[in-house]
Amino acid sequence: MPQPDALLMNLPARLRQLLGNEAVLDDPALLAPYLVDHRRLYQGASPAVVQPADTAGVATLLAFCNNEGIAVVPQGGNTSYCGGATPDESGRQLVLSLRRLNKIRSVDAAGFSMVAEAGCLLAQVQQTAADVQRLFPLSLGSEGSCQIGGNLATNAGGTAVLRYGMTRDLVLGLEVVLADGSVLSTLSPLRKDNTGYDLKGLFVGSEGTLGVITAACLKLFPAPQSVATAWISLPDPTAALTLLGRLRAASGDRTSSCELVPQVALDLVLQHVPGARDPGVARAPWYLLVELSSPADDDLDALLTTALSDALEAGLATDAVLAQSATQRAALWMLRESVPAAQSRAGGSLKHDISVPLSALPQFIEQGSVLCKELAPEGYLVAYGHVGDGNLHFNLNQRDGTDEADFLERELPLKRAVHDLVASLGGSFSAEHGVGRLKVGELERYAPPIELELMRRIKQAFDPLGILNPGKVLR
Ligand code: FAD
Ligand code: 2HG
Ligand code: ZN
Repeated sequence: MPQPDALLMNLPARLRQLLGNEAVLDDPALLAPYLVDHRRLYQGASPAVVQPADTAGVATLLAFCNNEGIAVVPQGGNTSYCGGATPDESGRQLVLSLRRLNKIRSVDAAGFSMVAEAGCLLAQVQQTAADVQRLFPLSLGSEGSCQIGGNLATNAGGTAVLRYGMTRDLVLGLEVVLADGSVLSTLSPLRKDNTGYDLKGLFVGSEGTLGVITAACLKLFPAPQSVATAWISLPDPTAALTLLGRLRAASGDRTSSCELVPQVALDLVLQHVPGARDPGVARAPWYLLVELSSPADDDLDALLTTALSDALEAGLATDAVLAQSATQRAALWMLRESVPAAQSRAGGSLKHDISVPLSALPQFIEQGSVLCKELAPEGYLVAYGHVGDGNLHFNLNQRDGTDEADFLERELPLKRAVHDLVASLGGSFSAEHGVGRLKVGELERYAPPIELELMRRIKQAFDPLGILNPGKVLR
């Protein structure tokens, strides 16, 4: 085997020979955006970004890298939050961009399925489904830039999990290139297949550490014909959960989204996001954005109006507005989806992507708020998110006039206290953003030893030489 440095020097040229000119970027200016993560927590280095045109190209690359002992970091839209798609600082890891595998291979409207390549943008998958009167329900603020392969690799959540589940629940089959370049293809649209272990399930949420997803057979649903959306003022999170329970029962489980937004988050959006307009309801400590949808021509506005007037009478809500048009609906959603952007424009932030059982959520918010005040006095809490799934983005922003370095120094003690509280309530320190590089230590701390041991054995079985995204998920 050649010396690693000689190998690295000649690497771009050898990769060009293998995969063609267009598949290899090594100009530093072109590499730059692939070497830093979305949150700018990590700045990596790499000899090249490789962007094969098809599955065969990915297989050729991995077989080569496995032989030569070269690490590969798969990257989709590079929107993830835990540094999973960024190479380390050594300059020895290749980035494998799935960007050019961007074809929809087939759509079967009658069979409610679609085969999409990993590099298709999520928005492209959604639009392709809509074009044949079907719904692909995964919905995230980053849908215009994240890829379906990245969604699968992180098992992304988003705003429709309440009704349709996580990405894991939306996949029928996968095509995956394994570390040695062999291709596992289970792209069949079968909904029932109990023949042995669920291998494809292992790759969902594995963050590029077990194989490279090159295509997926996805589940489609009937397209909604009626939709009703409301922005609701609330006294507290307990009222939000009671109201959600009533809505789910009253709507026959046609409640598809239930997002909690505190006043402080709405203020940040109105201040920092051009085009954001106040929803026009009475000010309140908390708001709920709820959406009902149905594939039939139902009068969901009437249903929601009745449920909301009952809630007003019961003191569960203090005001509400219903979207009267698609434009108003989009404006309400824009307020919710813009919270991450508003938070980052407002200065330094600390983030916790936690989930607890629904019944423990009010207790978590109460005790967690006290911890934030005690352990990060330079910050203020901006806790929002997918409350219907028990998942909150329990984030903090830096107060005006405080020192950013002082604030960011609070990260470790605060994280420990928040995650310990989450664990004591039977929750998770990463509800939907994964582990990546950022939360490897948290996984080691909170996962039961038997789970960690099984994960290590699985990693060893799928990637014995450790070339796939080393240092992510597992150390
Ligand atoms: P990347 O960031 O490129 O990669 C993520 C991980 O997957 C890395 O470990 C990478 O190595 C691996 N990977 C990527 N592609 C492949 C592949 N083809 N095969 C194997 N491994 C691969 N996330 C949520 O869950 N819910 C949300 O509501 C949500 N909202 C967001 C809103 C905004 C504004 C932003 C910026 C992000 C949000 N995210 C959310 C996080 C992010 O968008 C999702 O995690 C998304 O699924 C990542 O997809 P990506 O293509 O950008 O993946
Ligand atoms: C969301 O739900 C995303 O908006 C991002 O998951 C959360 O920025 C965050 O913490
Ligand atoms: Zn989220």
